Amino acid sequence: MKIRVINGPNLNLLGIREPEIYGRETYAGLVDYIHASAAALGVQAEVFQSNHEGDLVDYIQQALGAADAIVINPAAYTHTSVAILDALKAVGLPAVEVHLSDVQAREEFRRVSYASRACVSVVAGLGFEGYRRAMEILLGIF
Ligand code: CA2
Repeated sequence: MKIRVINGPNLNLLGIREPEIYGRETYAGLVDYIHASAAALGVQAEVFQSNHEGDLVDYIQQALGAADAIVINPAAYTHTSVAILDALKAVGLPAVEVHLSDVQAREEFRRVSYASRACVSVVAGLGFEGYRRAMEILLGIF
């Protein structure tokens, strides 16, 4: 099983600021964690990060025929992007939305998610572990 793990804007800055919300580990640490979890679960993970909405849309579109499922943390685009929602709907692959923080317990604008309308599940507030949980959920579908 091949999973595209997609991370949105500013996640490349992990570990640099706001450690009280996002932890002290870096983005490179997150990528290592995802690969280690994928290997333990027997799945192949392809990890991608971009700060640009169109690049995220392109990468979602290109998942068709190249991957079986999607794990996505759209970061701030979660709360604004109909384009990412439409791309997820267009490819129709099973997708799980992940957030490091508990978005429901933060500012009101973070409680809105467009992407989640195209996702089978949302995992939030578990830090890095949320990515592993998302892969487990997708494995349960197949
Ligand atoms: O909790 C999450 O994973 C988020 O998707 C992270 C986004 C935020 O906009 C979402 O509401 C929830 C932010 C990405 C990381 O932003 C950083 C900002 C400063 C330093 C490090 C990371």
